[in-house]
Amino acid sequence: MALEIYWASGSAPAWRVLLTLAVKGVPYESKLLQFSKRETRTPEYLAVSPRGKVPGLRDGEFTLSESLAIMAYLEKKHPSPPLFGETPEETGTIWRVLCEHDNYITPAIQAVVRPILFSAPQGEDLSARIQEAAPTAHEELARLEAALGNAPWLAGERMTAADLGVFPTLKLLLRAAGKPIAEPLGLGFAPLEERYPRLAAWSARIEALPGYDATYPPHWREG
Ligand SMILES: N[C@@H](CCC(=O)N[C@@H](CS)C(=O)NCC(=O)O)C(=O)O
Repeated sequence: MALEIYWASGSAPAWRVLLTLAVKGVPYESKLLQFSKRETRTPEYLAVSPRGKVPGLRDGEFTLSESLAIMAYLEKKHPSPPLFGETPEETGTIWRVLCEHDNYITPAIQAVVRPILFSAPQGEDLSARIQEAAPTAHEELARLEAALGNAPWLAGERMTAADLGVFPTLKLLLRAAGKPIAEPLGLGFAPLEERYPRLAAWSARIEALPGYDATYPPHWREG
């Protein structure tokens, strides 16, 4: 039975799994779920992902949720190319970047993205909230920019799970920054190359990966 991957368009954790599959060249059956139709809340899906979150994986009898767990599972099943390092130092560095991403970078960026992308109660002016959150997100981008001054990829000389794990969150931020509510605020995230030239070049290298296009959130193509 083919590997089944449950995901949703625009979900950063789901996107990192799709990128992992693309880089490893693993075929899979795509199960695109829609939050609006509550497809992540069906008994069938809750059997895959008990918290009702995407991504989810089914491989025969085995089911798994949590994007990092899925990436680690794919690494064991399909070791080539290695994405979680080959030496203790590489592995430790990759996990350090991923942990920093999930614990610090994601909350900082979500604090900017959420008020932009998710509708506010009518009349509430979210500009102040967005502007207040921007400096912490900039601090995180500055850390990534500095890391890319030492090596072409976030964990060293090779592209790894660290890069695939961080990239979707950056794209989410850039998408939010281009929305009509955010653009006039001059948040300074886009164009990325102005303030973060290394991050922009790194992002372009990931976008050039074979198979990248198939992972791009379909509803983002519509605007
Ligand atoms: N820690 C989880 C986070 C997953 C997550 O938050 N997914 C969101 C989409 S980005 C979700 O499924 N939200 C739907 C919901 O909570 O109902 C992971 O890395 O997989």
